[in-house]
Amino acid sequence: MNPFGFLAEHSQLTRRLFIRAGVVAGFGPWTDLPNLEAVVQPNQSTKRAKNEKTGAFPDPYFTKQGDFRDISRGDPLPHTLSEAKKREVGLTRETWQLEVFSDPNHPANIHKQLTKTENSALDFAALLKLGEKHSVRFPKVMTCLNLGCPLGMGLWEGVPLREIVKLTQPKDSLRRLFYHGYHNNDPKQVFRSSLAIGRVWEDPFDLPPVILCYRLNGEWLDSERGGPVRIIVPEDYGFKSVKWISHLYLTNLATANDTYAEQGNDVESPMKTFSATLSLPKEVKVGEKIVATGYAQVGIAGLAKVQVSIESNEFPRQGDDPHFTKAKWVDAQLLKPPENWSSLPGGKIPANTHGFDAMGKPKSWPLRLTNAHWGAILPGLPKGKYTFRCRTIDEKGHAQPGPRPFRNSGHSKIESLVVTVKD
Ligand SMILES: Nc1nc2c(c(=O)[nH]1)N[C@H]1C(S)=C(S)[C@@H](COP(=O)(O)O)O[C@H]1N2
Ligand SMILES: [Mo]
Repeated sequence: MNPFGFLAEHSQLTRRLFIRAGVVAGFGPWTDLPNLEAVVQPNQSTKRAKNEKTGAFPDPYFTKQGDFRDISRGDPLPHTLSEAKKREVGLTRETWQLEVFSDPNHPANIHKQLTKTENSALDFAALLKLGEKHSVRFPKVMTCLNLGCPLGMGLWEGVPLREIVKLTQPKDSLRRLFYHGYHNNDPKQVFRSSLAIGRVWEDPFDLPPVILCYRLNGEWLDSERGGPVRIIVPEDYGFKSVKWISHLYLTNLATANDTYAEQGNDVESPMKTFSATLSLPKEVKVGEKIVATGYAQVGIAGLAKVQVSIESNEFPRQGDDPHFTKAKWVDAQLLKPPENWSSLPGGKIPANTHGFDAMGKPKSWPLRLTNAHWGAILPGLPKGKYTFRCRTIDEKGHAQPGPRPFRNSGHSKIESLVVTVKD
């Protein structure tokens, strides 16, 4: 795990903004902020630093598996077990098995369970076999409901979960799926999550399916990321995407039993749209341009724009305005798609990737359920202290932290950062 991985990726993506900020002279006042893409596009390829060894241009849009931040529970953490122990408990591709039961307390009416005792559990080879016909892949940012920082951007690949449910030949009385992964065979350590069966059968709007995932960015899903197999729920926060998946229960209960529900969270809230600043100088000189960059999580509501504001601390804020709606907000610039996806095998988006066309170009931008990167060049300011903020406006026109302002439905607080302008 590399806690600074995301920052390094982001600064590679936005580097050209910094480079240009130094050489583009004479920006006007706020309302005249130049179109940054227009400014940075010419000669962009010569401005971007090549990887000295490979000669490739950096593409930090997708996160290398080893650079994801890790939210894992368990003592010991399942991914730290020895290879021998992993083989013994089914945490390798050769030994993994998924059992599927009807919930004994609220049984769903199914024709057949997939169990180890009956020798009918699903193994990795059978999962790959299903993948030959049904596999899908889609980009998604892994993000924790309670955190303001993404854990990593992935291109996730696997088999729609409904294909496994179909193997049980369900008849009726099926309303929900409960699932959990390997947790040292200790009931107290189990991390549980659940989904309405309707979401598993059908993909609303243009969403990809819920999958049993075994590949990330073109590689086998590694042990720390939940390999050999984890659940990935495209539109939801990380807690629905259970790692080291080992058990599914088909239930007639209609309510969630997620571990996250016990911790005060809204467990039916899909990913929100919000922005955060990743780079802003603490101090600048009088008149010096200020370059701010950051990222925006493109939640279920999409992303229309990122805006920034800067207010002098000399004048206290007036009135009751907790979400800074009366601040003067100016549009920041969203970065365009990378030209080369060098963190993927062959530098290309593979064929049949959700959200991309046959040429591997994104069908829309920024892509929903991913991270967008933004930058803004602010004009120079007089001496003093200022508060910088950023916010998103989603495709429905809601300003952050709307339309779901409460933290237990997902982090969306507006950041406030202080900049000092000195002689
Ligand atoms: N088995 C298991 N799966 C889990 C967790 C866990 O503790 N155990 N944590 C969840 C939470 S809260 C998050 S945010 C994501 C994080 O995914 P990552 O560790 O791959 O970044 O994993 C989810 N899946
Ligand atoms: Mo999480």
